[in-house]
Amino acid sequence: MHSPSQVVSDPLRAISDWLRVERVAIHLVRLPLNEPFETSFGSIDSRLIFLVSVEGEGLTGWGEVVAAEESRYSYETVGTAHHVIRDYLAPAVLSWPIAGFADLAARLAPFRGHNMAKAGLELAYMDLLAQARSQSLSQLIGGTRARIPVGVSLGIQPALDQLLERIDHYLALGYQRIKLKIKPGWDVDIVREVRRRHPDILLSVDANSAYTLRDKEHLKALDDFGLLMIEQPLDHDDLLDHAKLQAGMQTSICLDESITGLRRAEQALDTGSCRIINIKIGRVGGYSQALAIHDLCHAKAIPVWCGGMLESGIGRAHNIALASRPGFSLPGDISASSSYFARDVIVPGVSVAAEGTVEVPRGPV
Ligand code: OSB
Ligand code: MG
Repeated sequence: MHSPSQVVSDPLRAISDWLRVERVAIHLVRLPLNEPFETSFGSIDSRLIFLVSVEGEGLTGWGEVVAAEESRYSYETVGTAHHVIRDYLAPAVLSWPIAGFADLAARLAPFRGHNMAKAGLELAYMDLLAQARSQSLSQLIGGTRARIPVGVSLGIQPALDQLLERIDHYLALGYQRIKLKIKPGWDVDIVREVRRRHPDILLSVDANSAYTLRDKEHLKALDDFGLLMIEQPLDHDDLLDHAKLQAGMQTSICLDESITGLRRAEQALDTGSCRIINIKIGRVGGYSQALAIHDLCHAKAIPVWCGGMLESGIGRAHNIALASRPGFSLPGDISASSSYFARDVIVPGVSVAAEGTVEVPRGPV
């Protein structure tokens, strides 16, 4: 019997290659943002990118830990992930050759929580495995799409004019969906203005837990604007209040922060807390949980999309592979590297075609 944190989803179950990991290394790289990124929980002007490499079989695989420097989006931070990987997770994978995906999952599962740290190591292992098999990451996880539709997430701006200018910029580049960060004081009035100028675009909002159920009537005003969804309006670990809000709102709620794994996704759907799920590999602890949530939602016709955490090109490459699975029916937060960073850690960075799509790499990287 697997513990809930040890789900091994279908395409990964078949992975039984032996692989000896000889070295695990952590690399921290500060990337300045083109402009500050403001959400309801604060503003940042750079990202401390946390890369994990694993060496073995004469190859090097790369993963990314998406934790931020402060515990605002999640309790995990760059500091906690460093500690957990160095002291627990790396020793667990270095101790003995790994006998396939289920073995890797079994070694990480005994350590509770710290999903972003686990995902960083798992992603590096998956990249190593893909290279050892001369496959792309997408092939390794059973991806089917050659290109994926993408949208952009726009931070809270100093004023409406700047936001409108940013929207025009990304629409001209072909992005298929615009997501606006909202917070009290930057919500209904802003959305009304954006909708007035762009009556037909796919538009969504993301509150990053800025509201409570006391704001229900205020949030219901968003129903007038034909939004694709409202992402995580209420508390990060709440399902019941979201269910109460969803019952009284036309706009679909999408959960982000609340979905920390397969079991939470099942509970969210059972309780009617949301109608859409944002899947982030880091938040759920790696590909295995991400694929299991994807499969659950696919079977129930619940739309899912791949979220982002302002990753470097390494994290983006893994997000692109994940989003190539067939159930990812909505545009992901997988914008071009250049939308946030002047320079990426991979060359060339991720680019978006004029149709608002990103190409899924076919061969090994
Ligand atoms: O809530 O989706 C979020 C960035 C950092 C932390 C949380 C979130 C975000 C984004 C940016 O919205 C998504 C992206 O990387 O494109
Ligand atoms: Mg979000």
